[in-house]
Amino acid sequence: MGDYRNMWENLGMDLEKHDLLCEALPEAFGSIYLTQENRPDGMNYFNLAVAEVHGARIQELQEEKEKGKRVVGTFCVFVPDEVIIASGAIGVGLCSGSQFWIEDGEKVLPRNLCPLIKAFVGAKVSRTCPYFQSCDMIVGETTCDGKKKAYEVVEEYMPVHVMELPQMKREKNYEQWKDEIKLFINKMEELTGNKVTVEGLKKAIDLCNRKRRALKRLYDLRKNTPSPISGLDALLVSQVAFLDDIERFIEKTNELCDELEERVKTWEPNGKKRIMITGTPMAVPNWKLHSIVEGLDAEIVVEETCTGTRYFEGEVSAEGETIEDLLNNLADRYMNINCACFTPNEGRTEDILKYVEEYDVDGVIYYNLSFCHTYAIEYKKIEKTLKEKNIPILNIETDYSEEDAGQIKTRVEAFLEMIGSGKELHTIS
Ligand code: BJ8
Repeated sequence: MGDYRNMWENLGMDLEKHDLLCEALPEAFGSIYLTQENRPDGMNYFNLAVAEVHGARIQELQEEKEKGKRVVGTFCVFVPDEVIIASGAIGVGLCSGSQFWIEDGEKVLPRNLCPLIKAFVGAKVSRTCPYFQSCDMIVGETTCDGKKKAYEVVEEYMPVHVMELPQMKREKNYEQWKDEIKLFINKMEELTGNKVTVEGLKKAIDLCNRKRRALKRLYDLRKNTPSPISGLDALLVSQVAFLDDIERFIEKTNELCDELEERVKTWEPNGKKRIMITGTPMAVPNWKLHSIVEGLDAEIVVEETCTGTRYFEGEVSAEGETIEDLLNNLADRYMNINCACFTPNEGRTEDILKYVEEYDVDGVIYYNLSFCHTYAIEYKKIEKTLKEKNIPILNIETDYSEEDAGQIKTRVEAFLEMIGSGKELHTIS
């Protein structure tokens, strides 16, 4: 990474503390990613994107800001990127997967809280995340209680706009969400001074759909046996998607897919167990579970998470002549995301069963970040359905620390042995 100290200083960052973070990331990335064998050449771009995650990409954002663009941070796949883009702003995903920020998060939040929340709040209060420091506003949402209240803390440090997400999917809830998107458009117009037009929104819809299509293409390729790309690499692509320039991301992901399409023509079976991950998101640099699973005799072929299928499944229709028409289309697509914050949330179980078939999955690992109640509670229902269909499932609840890595490895090992052995499957929570 080049010398960006002036830029970071101008962003008001705590340089000393940030140095510690910069020291840790390359080491973790090197040992987890660069030791993989047979990686596609197309991953070089994504390696670079991670290496420059606090450097070149931030510099690009600063250059855009100098031209008058606004940068807006988000934490949930319910916040419609289309609106941010149509208002002429740039969106960045701020969810954090680093243990580094937990300690600072715990200074202002209770300890018994989801690590994702503690980490993003810690990133802000410690002034060590250049994305946060680049943001003119962040957009929260009322998904889970922890996040909802955490935005009140972040509000002490920077402007925050919170979208009220309904938690049922009745007719009136679609209307409510449509109204929230309308308010969000007003907010973005106020922030940027730009009008969101039908034409602009249609263009933004098209851009986001093309990004979804590129990710879907990547995931479709993982349906091959064996998958032409590791779960670790596919996860990295998804994580970069939240931060990168969208046009460039689409181009690089499609280039990678071109290469993978060639690979599958000659790829030999490897006998590895095919695993699905379902549950809570894995924000960069959370590679913990993937590196454990793929360090064993298994490959992760799909993630039913918000850093996986929930991010790209379902396109927004660009049909319609008015903002009202497009708002309906946005509400329809976004309300179809099956997050555990909804009740009931049968659609998620249906998605999991569908992916088990489509990706030819041998076993499912339910990934739950500690203290995430909605996903933890939903586990039982999903376990029951999967067991009725003889689909092996393992429940892993964990945080960002490495303390339990050995224990998780032992449990995953036992799970993989059990898959296909005919033994009764049980869950160790
Ligand atoms: S749509 S999964 S990104 S809310 S922060 S709910 S892990 S306790 S991230 Fe999420 Fe939107 Fe839903 Fe997806 Fe649990 Fe933690 Fe809350 Fe979390």
